[in-house]
Amino acid sequence: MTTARENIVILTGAGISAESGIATFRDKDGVWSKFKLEDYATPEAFERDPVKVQTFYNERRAGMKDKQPKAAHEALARLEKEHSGEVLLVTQNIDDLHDRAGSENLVHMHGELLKAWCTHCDNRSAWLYNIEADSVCASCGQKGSLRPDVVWFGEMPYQMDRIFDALDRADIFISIGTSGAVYPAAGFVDAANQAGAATMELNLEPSDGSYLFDEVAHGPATEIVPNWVEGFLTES
Ligand code: BV8
Repeated sequence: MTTARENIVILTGAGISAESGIATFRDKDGVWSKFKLEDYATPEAFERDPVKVQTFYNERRAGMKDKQPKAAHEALARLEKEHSGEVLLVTQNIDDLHDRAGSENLVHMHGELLKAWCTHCDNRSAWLYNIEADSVCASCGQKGSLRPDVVWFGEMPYQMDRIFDALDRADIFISIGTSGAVYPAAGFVDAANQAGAATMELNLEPSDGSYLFDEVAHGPATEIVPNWVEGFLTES
């Protein structure tokens, strides 16, 4: 028998990594204000100009070297460890900051910047450096078949069945640091509401979908996320 605070699903977006120095997408000076997403984050763009797209991701991958998880990432890892019920963390982010903060029940629904995907043998492997036109797949030995293991627009995000199963069983759904501009992630709050979960938005400012949430709290993630986790664990 689960109590009404047992199963928690959390969705994070670029805002939770902003204070780690990783650019968000739609804020002023965000990634999509500098790069047209149609030219960099679609399979068609990759088909059209693979070097341009590989360079875009190679630069972001290189930029990850000095980035560290901060208090919000650490608070979510603490919640998973200390909460008696299930905590599933679904991130739209392709950085590895949740992994390095210690979150384990974690889904990278838009893929991972530090992984390469071989379009020849379908193998995915850790890849910390540049992916070049002549890079060789460590699994099948094919040259020139590697792409970033990142979900582009028009591609199906990862582990959707697992995510919607968790949303159907959720008692609490928390959305952190996301503008609610991209689907299907932006629709998770609807599924949570339909499941009767208590829904909460923790964000720097109201997102496009703030009105869909039972509760909202605004401020920098490194402040409002540890505060929420501390309060929740203390009440539990
Ligand atoms: C799919 C990886 C279907 C890439 C990303 C027409 C054609 C095709 C598709 C569509 C279409 N129209 C609509 C769609 C669906 C499309 C979509 O939603 N488009 C949008 C633009 C309308 N979605 C898709 O294509 C998805 N796939 O639908 O497939 C399908 C069906 C069957 C078979 C096959 C396929 C795939 C979407 C995934 C795309 N990849 N990421 C990369 O990173 O390069 S998405 C992209 O937006 C980002 O990468 C990020 O992951 C995502 C969401 O952005 P956010 O994380 O929310 O970031 P943002 O900057 O927007 O907001 C930051 C927030 O943080 C702000 O609110 C800010 O206030 C806050 N903040 C800032 N600082 C702080 C803070 N909060 C707290 N503290 C702070 N310090």
